[in-house]
Amino acid sequence: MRYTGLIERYRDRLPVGDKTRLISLGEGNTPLIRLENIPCEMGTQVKLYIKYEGLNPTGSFKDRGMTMAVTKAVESGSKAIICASTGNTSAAAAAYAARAGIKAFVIIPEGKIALGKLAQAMIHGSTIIQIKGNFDDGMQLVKEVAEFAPVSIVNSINPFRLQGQKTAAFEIIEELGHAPDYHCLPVGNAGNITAHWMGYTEYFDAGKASSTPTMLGYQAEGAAPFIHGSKVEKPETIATAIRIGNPQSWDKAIKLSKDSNGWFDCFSDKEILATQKLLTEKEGIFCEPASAISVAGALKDIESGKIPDGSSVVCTLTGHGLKDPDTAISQCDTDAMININPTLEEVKKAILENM
Ligand code: AN7
Repeated sequence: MRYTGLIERYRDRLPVGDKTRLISLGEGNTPLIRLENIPCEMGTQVKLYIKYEGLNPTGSFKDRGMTMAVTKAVESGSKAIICASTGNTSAAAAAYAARAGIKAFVIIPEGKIALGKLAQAMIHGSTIIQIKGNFDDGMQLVKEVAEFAPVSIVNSINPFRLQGQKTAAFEIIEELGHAPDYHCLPVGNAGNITAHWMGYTEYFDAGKASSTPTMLGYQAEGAAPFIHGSKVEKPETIATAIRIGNPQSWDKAIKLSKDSNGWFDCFSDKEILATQKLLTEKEGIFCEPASAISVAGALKDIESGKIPDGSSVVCTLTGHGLKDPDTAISQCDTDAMININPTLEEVKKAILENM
């Protein structure tokens, strides 16, 4: 049967009726890829999987939440949606609004959005409101303006977002046949880690899994409120997706971390980029910088033994590498590119000298 998106697939576990018009772009059903080369080189028996959420229609996990949020907004008669965003939410909001035939307003921090995400918000025809401020400022404005303007908020404070995103946990359990021992995620607003925990506990309660994973949340050093135990006023990181200092799902994330015996940790920009490159070069998987932090965390905790050998571990790669081409190229040695005349002689030489 043709796959028509996660609402259709998990209809009985999502708050939609038989007559609800589904706004879908075929999101979900993303690959669960077992890493081979990195664990082999580390000499670990940990079964390490990647949930490649960058393969969603707009290139990030946000599509799982946005299909639900926009479906419900349309169902309630809304003609416009609004979000604050570090980039991926705006891309998803713009695309799903286009699909639904409604308006999208996106508030983004000027100059701090990766190029691919900006392109998406623009090309889908959303109204882009750039602020001289960060995501947290934008989120505050969204909450305030929604009280006055006829717009539905589609940030993860919209409960339908997390309902959609919880389906990633369902897919993982179905694919593995069980819940993993550990699930590693990058954490910004902590909506996604909350949604995953909802999904895992829902399947556990329904008897579809005999355990729930330990939830591990990783942040960028310059934007690590869960490490400091308080808001960060001026978050800064090259992983602009998680340049967030005031997480909207704070209480839920603290609680699930305790309930699952999990922990939080943080990584420097240098470590984040090194892990992004490691994944591209050793496994052929290209994710955006923020996403690589889940693998940075897993590898550190496997190495230290905090994650015991033999465990099964899933890392969510939240966004595709093509979202942020500038950061990718800036990590590479452009001098290593070979410029030649289009002759057999020169191309032969280029190959033989670089074998
Ligand atoms: C690639 O787009 O908040 O902890 O406005 O784009 O659920 O916030 C993005 C977040 C991780 C963090 N990885 O997820 C936005 C936005 C990527 C992201 C996160 C984001 P949450």
